[in-house]
Order: sequence, then C-alpha cells, then structure tokens
Amino acid sequence: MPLLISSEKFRLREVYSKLSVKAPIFVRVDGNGFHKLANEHSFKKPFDEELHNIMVETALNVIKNSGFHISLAYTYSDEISYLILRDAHLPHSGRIEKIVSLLSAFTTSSFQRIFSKAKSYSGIIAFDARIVKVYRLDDIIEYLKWRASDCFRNFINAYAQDIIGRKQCIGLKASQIIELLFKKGININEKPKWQRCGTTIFKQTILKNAVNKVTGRNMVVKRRKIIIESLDLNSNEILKVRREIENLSVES
Ligand SMILES: Nc1nc2c(ncn2[C@@H]2O[C@H](COP(=O)(O)OP(=O)(O)OP(=O)(O)O)[C@@H](O)[C@H]2O)c(=O)[nH]1
Ligand SMILES: [Mg+2]
Repeated sequence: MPLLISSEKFRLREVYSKLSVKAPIFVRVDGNGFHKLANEHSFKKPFDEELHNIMVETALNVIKNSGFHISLAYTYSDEISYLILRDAHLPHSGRIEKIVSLLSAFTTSSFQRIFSKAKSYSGIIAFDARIVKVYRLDDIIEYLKWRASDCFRNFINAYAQDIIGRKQCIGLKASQIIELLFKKGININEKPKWQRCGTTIFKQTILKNAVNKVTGRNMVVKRRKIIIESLDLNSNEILKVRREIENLSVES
C-alpha cells in the first residue's frame, strides 16, 4: 500500500530555502580538485595559458549567457569572483541556495564544455561556490585587492616550487624567494601579466553620438562594452575598475 505523505511535510523541511542575501555580493567559484586535474592533464607548470584562457572564456560565457546580471568577474588559478552589484540584479529574491547552486552550475557546465572540447576530456568537473557579502564601493575594491594579493602569492609560490623546490622554500619570505628566483635567472617582473595579476572582465560605459529616430535630434547614448584585461588591482590600475563600478552603481 502506498505511503501517504503530506506534501507540506517535506516542503517545510526545506529549512534553508528562505535564507537570502542583499546586494552587493561577490560569488566566488572554485574548481574542485583541480590539483588532480592539473596532474592528469599535464597542465603546464608553473602556469598554463590555455587553462587560464578557458577560465576567462568560462567567466565571459557566464556573464553573457547565464541570465545573471554580473557587473564584473575576476579570475586567476581555478577561481572566479563574480560581482552582483544591486538588488535589482539579484534573481530569485536573493535566495542563497538558488544563487550559489546556479552560479556554480553555470560555471561548471560552461567550463566543462570548453575544456572537454579543448582537451578531449570525458570526466566530470565541478566548481563549488560561496557568497561573500560586501557593503559599499570601498569594500568591493578591498575584496578585489585581497584576491589580487592571493593571486600574487600564488604566482610567487608556483615559480618557487617549480624553480627552487617546495622544501627549499619552507620558512622563506616572499622577498627572499623573489631574490632566489632572480639569482636563478627568473625576473618575476618579466613574466606575463596574467600570471601575476589574473584577468578582470568588466563593463565599460561609453558615450556615443546617436540620432533620435522619432525626433531626428542628435543625442548622446550610453553603451556598455565588455573589457577583458590583466590589471594590477593592487596598483593605480584599480581606479579604472573603480570608476566603472561607480558608473554602474548610479545608472539604471
Ligand atoms: N600546472 C598548473 N596547475 C594549475 C594551474 N592553475 C591552477 N592549477 C592547479 O589548481 C590548483 C588550485 O588550487 P586549489 O583550488 O587550492 O586546489 P584544488 O585541488 O582545486 O582543491 P579544492 O579547491 O579544495 O578542491 C593549484 O594548486 C594547481 O594544482 C596552472 O596554470 N598550471
Ligand atoms: Mg580548487
């Protein structure tokens, strides 16, 4: 005899479904077990440009095709931070379960499609996701600087392990590692910027002259252009990003 269970009973057990968040937020996704994937697929050490390009393409695809209104994405290694700036840009009334699961799913399916094709990979890939609450513009900038610092730390460590050796670097400060690398002929400043700084994808507001089709009058219209650039977010270059986030914050 079939068991009769009230439909309400387990709906009420969806105890986390009402947790919600307000904008602005970052959603950071991170590749699951990419250390293993890197070994299995002989990713180039210390940095694999093809992998980085796939991460950039993945982020771009999520911005363009997920339906989420993402104002900026920043990626290095196996992680992407997505910025959702305003409450109006948060789907599903900001429900955390929805936002986290959908953005990890969109990132995963996008990366899987591009990566499988490029590397004839038949396994399955996953990205986890977490929400980082930020408040004002300064907080958004501070978060980006934090991830950029982690990117730089990762950059130094990756070269240190590859050129000097993991054990030899234990207990050394970053400045000592940089000096040792220099003695071995590696000038970190000459390495490609994407390795040191990751890649930022952001929307630039540009003003264009146009003609109003109804009135025939000249007018100025705002357009958004997607910029993909390796910027040093811990230098003055962050001002470029700050300005554009500011523009997006005040515009409808
Ligand atoms: N060879 C190589 N490996 C990379 C590159 N970028 C990322 N990785 C690998 O991806 C890992 C990313 O770090 P984590 O996210 O801490 O490692 P993970 O194995 O994904 O661990 P979880 O995120 O906890 O599942 C690095 O430790 C590297 O092993 C690259 O350009 N070249
Ligand atoms: Mg990872």
